[in-house]
Amino acid sequence: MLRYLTAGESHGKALVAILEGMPTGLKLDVNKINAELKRRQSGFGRGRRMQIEKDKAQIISGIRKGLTLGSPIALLIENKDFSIERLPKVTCPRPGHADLAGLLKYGFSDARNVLERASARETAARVGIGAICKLFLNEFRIKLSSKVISIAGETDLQAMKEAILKAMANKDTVGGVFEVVARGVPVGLGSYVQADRRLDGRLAQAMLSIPAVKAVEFGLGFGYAEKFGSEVHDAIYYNKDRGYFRKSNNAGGIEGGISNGEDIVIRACLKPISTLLHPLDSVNIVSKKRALATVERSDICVAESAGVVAEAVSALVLADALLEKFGADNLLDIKKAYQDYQKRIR
Ligand code: EPS
Repeated sequence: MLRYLTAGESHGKALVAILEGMPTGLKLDVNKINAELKRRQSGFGRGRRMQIEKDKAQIISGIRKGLTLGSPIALLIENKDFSIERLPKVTCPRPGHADLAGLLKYGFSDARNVLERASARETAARVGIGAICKLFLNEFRIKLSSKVISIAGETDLQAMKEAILKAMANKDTVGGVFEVVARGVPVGLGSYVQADRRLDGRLAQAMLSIPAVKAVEFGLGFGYAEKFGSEVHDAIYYNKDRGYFRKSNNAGGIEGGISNGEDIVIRACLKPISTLLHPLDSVNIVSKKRALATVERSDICVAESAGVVAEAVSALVLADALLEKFGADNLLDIKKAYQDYQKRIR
């Protein structure tokens, strides 16, 4: 079983992640992790914080001489903006953010205590351990990528940029749709035998755990609702070189909660970032009087970065599912089981 926890506040000392269940013998290069952290920080529409931070991971445990030991891998990413103790109170919760529900749930009188952990800054930690999972998946020629599909309904690159610039000029924010594709995933990850083992269910949970994601679809997704079965199901073919294959992939690589060997294609919708420079109406939680929501430094659009985060959380799920299917502990044993299985299903 692969499992992880993260810790850290947005303006705390550091972000930490512990990943347990990686097998022994995986080559870990910190530069590969840092390259993913850098990708997460870039993208058109990110805020000033991203110019302050230069996210770099330190590998605290779990490796020796560049190879994983099978013991928990701890990563640490320092926050340059470590200012949590001096930041002001937040008493006018931002609509769309965790502020109000968090305040009420935990009994705080300062939404700072909520937003510091609810912040998407936490995703840096997950991108760090997701990068390790990507290295593991690469050993099986499984590759993940992501791209932005639309911003404010625009699909053309220039129009998407203009929508972000317009939001910026209007002191507004904007959401969008991004896509993650996993190529080279073998048939047979996940299972229909129990609800919590369905691969699409597990990936959907991972997608929805990314802050601001409000909807997820696989393959044709909502498009299925408009068609007849004969138009959308992916007919099955076989030839000696390829084994079983499909000419279409409306299923997005998953049938019956199991990967079917085609690319796994996931799309997710991001709501516009909820911190607005032109704030919406809110209520001061001390006076209970009408007030404008608190303004915090934030981003305008995070669609590109969210794609990078989505690759990471998908890699965590796929690595877990692969370990379940082919065994744990030692990378060579797992590769052997993987090759034997590939032979059998031909
Ligand atoms: C950050 C994501 C956003 C940023 C944050 C860093 O988090 P949130 O979900 O709270 O809007 O705004 O940076 C700040 C809070 C700041 O000080 O600018 C990230 O992805 O690292």
